[in-house]
Amino acid sequence: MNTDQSHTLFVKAQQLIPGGVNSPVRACKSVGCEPLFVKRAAGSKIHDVDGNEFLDFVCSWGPMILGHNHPSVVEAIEKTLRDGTSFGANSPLEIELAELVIKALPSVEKVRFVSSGTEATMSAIRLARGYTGRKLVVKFDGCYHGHADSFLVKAGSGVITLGIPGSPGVPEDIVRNTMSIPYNDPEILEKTLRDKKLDIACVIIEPVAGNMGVVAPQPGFLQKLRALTTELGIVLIFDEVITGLRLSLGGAQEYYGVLPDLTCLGKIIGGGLPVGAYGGKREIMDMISPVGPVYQAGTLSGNPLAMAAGAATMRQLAQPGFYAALEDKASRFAQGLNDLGGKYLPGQTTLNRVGSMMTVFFTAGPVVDYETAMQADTARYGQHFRQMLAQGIWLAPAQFEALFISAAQSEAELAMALEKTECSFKKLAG
Ligand code: KE4
Repeated sequence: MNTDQSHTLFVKAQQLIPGGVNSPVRACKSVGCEPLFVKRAAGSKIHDVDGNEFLDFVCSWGPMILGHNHPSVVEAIEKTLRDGTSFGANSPLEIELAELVIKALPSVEKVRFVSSGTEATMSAIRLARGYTGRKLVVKFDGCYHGHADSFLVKAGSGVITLGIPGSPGVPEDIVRNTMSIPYNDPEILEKTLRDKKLDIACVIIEPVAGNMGVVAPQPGFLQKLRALTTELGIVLIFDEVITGLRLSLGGAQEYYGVLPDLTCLGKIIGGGLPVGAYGGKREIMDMISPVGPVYQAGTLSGNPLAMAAGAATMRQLAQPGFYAALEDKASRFAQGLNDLGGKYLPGQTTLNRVGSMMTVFFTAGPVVDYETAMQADTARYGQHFRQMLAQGIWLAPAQFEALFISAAQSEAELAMALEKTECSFKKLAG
């Protein structure tokens, strides 16, 4: 596979942009190769600058659930574009997307749009702190909520990680108010919340984790979290930046029937354009400026192009049978991966799937939290990634991410991807 132009561009990009990338994971450091530069994408395919074509399972880290350049999304953006790109003022499009979001997410009564998932989650915890008057934020090892200081605590360094900065530049007195506890451990959860209840503003969780690889909540875990936070007056925040509109139109909260107090959204809600959102109970949301005292703002919040792309996307997702069809494709593809793992790498892979998001971990498993996810053989994942890329399959360039099924991948393409997975697993088996 010729990647000369990508290489030339990467050399130049590294002189202009740190690491040559605008987001670290794209640098492909953990999979031992240089990143490719994309020229265009359409449907299920990505085309790089050297003319190579790839079947896309990254879907821009989740947003492209319809596939790239869905005609209805393109049409909505083109139509809106003619009337301007940014007003810094209200537009009817904000109401249009807000109505669709509130109709879709069972717990959301009011919503505020921002421009990224990080903005959504950082605003949601500020709101929870303002609403409760408390300081502590509880998160879970292996869950990622964007790069705001409060979330960058060292994960998994102990049973309960007391605010140890996870990155230089994050002051200790910021993360001192963040506790990180193991995912899927109801005993530690209950002990932590009861011990610290008077100081805890909120608990924030990925209801299905996607950032340690896909890790599902154990049966009853979300229900226990909801019951405890309700009893103790703690704000429960679902970070549905990945799961929102992914697992169902109502996200994980509809999928599992557990309603949080606040929900954070991103990715799919923008249809490929920069949109984040946070929403929830009217009583809490009305604490946000200009109604309430908790400040949050954004120049491009509610951007008309992004609103139009998000609304067009949600209309497609609301079509009868959309999620059933996605589930059918995803379950059969996952079964195929499982069968190949069992045949060529017995006892060396474990597959976690919820809906159309899944991860093949190169470890025996089960993978139920950060600690067990970290057992995965990342070097082996890197070899698999490179072998699949060479065969025209675009996987996440990191073991601890998700593989996404989209509406655009055809049965024939998924069958071909399984054949190429078989080739790769055979090589890994040696
Ligand atoms: P953004 O600020 O990247 O839009 O969203 C942050 C975020 C918040 N919450 C969850 C559950 C997320 O997964 C993310 C971002 N996800 C990563 C990949 N899993 C984005 C990819 C990247 O960082 O380049």
